[in-house]
Amino acid sequence: MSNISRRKFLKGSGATAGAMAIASILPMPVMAKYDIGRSDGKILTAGRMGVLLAEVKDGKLVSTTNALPQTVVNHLQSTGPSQVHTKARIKHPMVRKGYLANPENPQGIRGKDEYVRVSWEQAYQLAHEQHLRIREQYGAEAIFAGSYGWHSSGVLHDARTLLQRYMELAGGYSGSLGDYSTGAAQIIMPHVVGSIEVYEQQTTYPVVLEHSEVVVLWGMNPINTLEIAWTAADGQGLEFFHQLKKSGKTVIAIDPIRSETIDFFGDNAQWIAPHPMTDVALGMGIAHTLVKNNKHDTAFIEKYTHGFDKFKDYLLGVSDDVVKDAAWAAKICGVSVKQIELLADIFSNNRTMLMAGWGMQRQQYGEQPHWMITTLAAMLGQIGLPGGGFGFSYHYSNGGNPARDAGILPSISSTIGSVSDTNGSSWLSKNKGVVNAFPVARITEALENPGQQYQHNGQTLTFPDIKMVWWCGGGNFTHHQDTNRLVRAWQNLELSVVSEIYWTAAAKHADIVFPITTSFERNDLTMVGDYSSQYLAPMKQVIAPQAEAKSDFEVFADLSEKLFAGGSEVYREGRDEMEWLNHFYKIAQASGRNVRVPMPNFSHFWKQNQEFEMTWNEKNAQFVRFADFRENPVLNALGTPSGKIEIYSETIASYNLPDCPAHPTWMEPTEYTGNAKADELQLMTAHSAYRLHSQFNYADIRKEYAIANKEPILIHEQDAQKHGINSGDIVRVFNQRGQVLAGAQVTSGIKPGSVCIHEGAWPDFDPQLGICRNGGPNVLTLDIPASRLSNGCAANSSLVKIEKWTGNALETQAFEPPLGA
Ligand SMILES: Nc1nc2c(c(=O)[nH]1)N[C@H]1C(S)=C(S)[C@@H](COP(=O)(O)OP(=O)(O)OC[C@H]3O[C@@H](n4cnc5c(=O)[nH]c(N)nc54)[C@H](O)[C@@H]3O)O[C@H]1N2
Ligand SMILES: Nc1nc2c(c(=O)[nH]1)N[C@H]1C(S)=C(S)[C@@H](COP(=O)(O)OP(=O)(O)OC[C@H]3O[C@@H](n4cnc5c(=O)[nH]c(N)nc54)[C@H](O)[C@@H]3O)O[C@H]1N2
Ligand SMILES: [Mo]
Repeated sequence: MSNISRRKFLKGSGATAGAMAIASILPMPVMAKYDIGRSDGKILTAGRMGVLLAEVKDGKLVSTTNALPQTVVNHLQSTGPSQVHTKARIKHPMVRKGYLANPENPQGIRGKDEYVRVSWEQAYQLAHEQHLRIREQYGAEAIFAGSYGWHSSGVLHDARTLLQRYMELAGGYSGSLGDYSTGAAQIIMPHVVGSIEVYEQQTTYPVVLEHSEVVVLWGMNPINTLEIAWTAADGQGLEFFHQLKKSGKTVIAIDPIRSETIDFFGDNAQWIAPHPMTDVALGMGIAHTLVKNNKHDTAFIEKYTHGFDKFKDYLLGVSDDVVKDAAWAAKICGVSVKQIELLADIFSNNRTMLMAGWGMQRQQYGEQPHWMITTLAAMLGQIGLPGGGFGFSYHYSNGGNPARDAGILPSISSTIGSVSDTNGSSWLSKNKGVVNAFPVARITEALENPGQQYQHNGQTLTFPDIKMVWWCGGGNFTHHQDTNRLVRAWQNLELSVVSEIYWTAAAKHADIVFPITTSFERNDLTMVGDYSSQYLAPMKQVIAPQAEAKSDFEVFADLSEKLFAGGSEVYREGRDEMEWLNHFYKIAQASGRNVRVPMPNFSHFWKQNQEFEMTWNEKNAQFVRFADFRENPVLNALGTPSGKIEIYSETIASYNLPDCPAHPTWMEPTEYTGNAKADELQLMTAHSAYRLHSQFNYADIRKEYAIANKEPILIHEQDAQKHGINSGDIVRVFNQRGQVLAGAQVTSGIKPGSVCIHEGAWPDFDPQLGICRNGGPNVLTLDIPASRLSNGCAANSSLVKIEKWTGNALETQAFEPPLGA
């Protein structure tokens, strides 16, 4: 299973190392343009999953398919019809019965109440009055509009920003810091290399294809995660992995799960399966082997890194009497000594790119894995060389697709009178209207501890006293850990408002619910490719708004009118939807002109019903991350205190945090296989191939993966046998935090001792038993911060028990509207 044999590696050690056959793909083939014209009557639109062609018949969206040629299937592109036409949609403005009865002293329990249909005007008036009452009584800090989530892409209909724009106009709000995705890595990496790394252009895909000899996929599943992008997926990442597979290069995948990516590579990759949460130990075993064999690059370490000696003392056991050699590591991570030594050998004898995903930093002590991998890359001495070093965004938003010369779209801003100049991830920006902000995954902790101080990245911050929450464009009851604890904390609020398309668990726990359009029911624009800006695409409306749904833009413009006469005009800056798109496009056109990319005028572009392709830039195609630093570490010093790669950080040492020491450190997690009781299994919650988080859980595509109409749980054959479980069985998965019913999928493709329920399954509590009938994994996860350095989401840190369910099947009701709707 996870044995690696020398035979499998094209290049083993030292003397036998010869030149690799290189698939000479440079530049990446520029994909032929879709040029069938649109005589088929299809409408070009786009979403996170790419550029799409939509087909409408008799007032119904009947298909969405990829508009750009592609070799690897993207499961998500066909979900359009389900997104628009589903019984899970919210049709009308709705108010929770017990809230409507007495908004200032609400009755009933959120999550258990029924709903009452109201008119738009009634809903607006109620939300407006109660919002202003709370604002007046407690101040702007009491209103949380952090509203994290993967709402639809598009530069105008940007749900969270539109909410924050309204809240800024109303006088400010409490917001959030960071994101769930890379909470730990984005805080640790600036201390290590002076930049966040997780959202940056990587050494390009063409350079990797030309120069890397060994590519390591460390805890990453790009065949899934590249199905989407923050803007719209350009598809080049999937194409790259297709080319990598064909290239014959040595590919090593380190993952407790035989992921879709590992299946995709088949015999062209080696699978190594450590226990989850033990990669730091594995990395140390490799690092120790390098030192033992004198294979670490001392010249590189001397010239480009800071504090290696302290780390080396730790590695060799000088500082704590524990030698972190391969034997020590093997015991912890469950990878054999031989394999660990072989990895050290292969890495040091070849041009090796250590690519890593993010699941392993969404864990307790999640700062450590990426710090350790960076340290390992530094010891190998290949950082800044073509095809060597490390890269933490090859699996996300096509991070290795070279930047084009492009006209770049701005996007709507939370501040009236300005536009945001970045179209990429805006998670890190702190908006003007924000009066307090806390790390995004600390929401339950904040609700439980108003006014309490806590540590964050060396600062002492204070939680606001939140009385009102407005969620717009996120699935917080699905994305947050320990759902039952969240549900309890939610009862403390005076008001919970949700702007949603569907009756999600969040909507079913709200007091006021606004029905929102899908992206297929409005017009927008998007860049295609977060880093590449490969295209600019229209996101055309293909169908009329369903039932009474309105866009977030309309909703907040209308609510602004209630703030003061003329408020709508101010909110909209006098522009309607198409006028905004025209405005954004003109700015893109001007920026295109600066780099000699002539773009057609807006009306022509819009009529064309086609994406606009930007210009290939050969110099960008050759981009090598950290090459300038390698060339001149003084002139191009990193943004760390030493200007070098910090293997030891005095800054972090000065914070004195027990859960984040000053160099990469192995710390035993609270809940992991290493301390599991005989009947406990480690729960992994990887991202699904069939969803974007919770989105599309209700869609037709569900039939392709659901088991007994429940979320599957992957369980190893040995563990299944031990617990008397067969494929297709309904199982109860539980711990002290909660319980869910899932459908067993017995497999050899997961490390024994671990199970996986993919994140994003909607919570769906049986009112009598309190058991989640759909298999939502966050009902089981531990809600702790990665550490007090980052306070990052640590979802992958939980132990569970499992048994065959012999009770009533408890039909999944997750996608049914609540009573009264
Ligand atoms: N256990 C576990 N939990 C996790 C993770 C994990 O790995 N394991 N991963 C975490 C990560 S990385 C992330 S990013 C989060 C994701 O968490 P979210 O981003 O919150 O998840 P989504 O399901 O994408 O939620 C988006 C919601 O926005 C709604 N929506 C879409 N378009 C619009 C719109 O135009 N307007 C409005 N108002 N609403 C709209 C959708 O219907 C959907 O309910 O989950 C985190 N949670
Ligand atoms: N189809 C699809 N694509 C997506 C998303 C989606 O929901 N669906 N979500 C998007 C978002 S917001 C994000 S943040 C990214 C998420 O990107 P990632 O965070 O990288 O995705 P995950 O699936 O959580 O984890 C990637 C791999 O890491 C493995 N893994 C988990 N724990 C460990 C560990 O301890 N050690 C090792 N070695 N491996 C481990 C998992 O088995 C999985 O195969 O994906 C994005 N792309
Ligand atoms: Mo994410």
